[in-house]
Amino acid sequence: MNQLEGTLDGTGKKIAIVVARFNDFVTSKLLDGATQALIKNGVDEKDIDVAWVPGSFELPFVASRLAASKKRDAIICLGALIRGDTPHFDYISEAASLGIEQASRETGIPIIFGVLTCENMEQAMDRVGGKVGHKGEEAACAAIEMAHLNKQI
Ligand code: DLZ
Repeated sequence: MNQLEGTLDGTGKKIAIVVARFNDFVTSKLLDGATQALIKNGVDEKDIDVAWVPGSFELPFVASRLAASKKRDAIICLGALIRGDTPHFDYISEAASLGIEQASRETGIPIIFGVLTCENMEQAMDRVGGKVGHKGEEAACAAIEMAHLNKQI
C-alpha cells in the first residue's frame, strides 16, 4: 500500500499569500503568523509573495490569477469576516469560500482558506494567537503540506 501524505518541510517551496485589508487589525496578525510559520518550516523569505486586496470578497480573484501563473506551489488566502447588522457577511463568506475552492480545483494549485468567519471581534482575536490558537500559522502549515501532497499525485 502506498500512502500519500505531505510533510511540513517548506524547503524550496514558493508560496503566495493574499491578504484582505478589511479588518486589518486582525488580518495583519494572520499575516504575521503565516509568514513566521512558513519561515520556521524552511520556506525562504524571498520565495514568499504577499498581495493585499481590499476585502475578502476579492481574495478568490487574485488567488486564482496567482495560481494560474503556476509560479507557486501553494497560495494562502487570509481574511477576517465579522458579522454585522446586514446580510453582507453571508454573501461575502459564501463568495470567498466557494471562489477559493473553485479556483483551487480549476488551477490544480492548493489554495488555503485562512479566512476567519466570526460573530464578533473577540472571536477573531481568540484565533490570532489567543485561546483558540493561530489560524495564520495553521494556514501556513496546511499550504506546505498540500504543496508536498500535490507533487505526489
Ligand atoms: C463590505 C465588507 C463588509 C461589510 N465586511 C467585510 C468583512 O467583515 N471582512 C472583509 O474581509 N471584507 C468586508 N467587506 C469588504 C468586501 O469584502 C469587499 O472588499 C467590498 O464589498 C468591495 O468589493
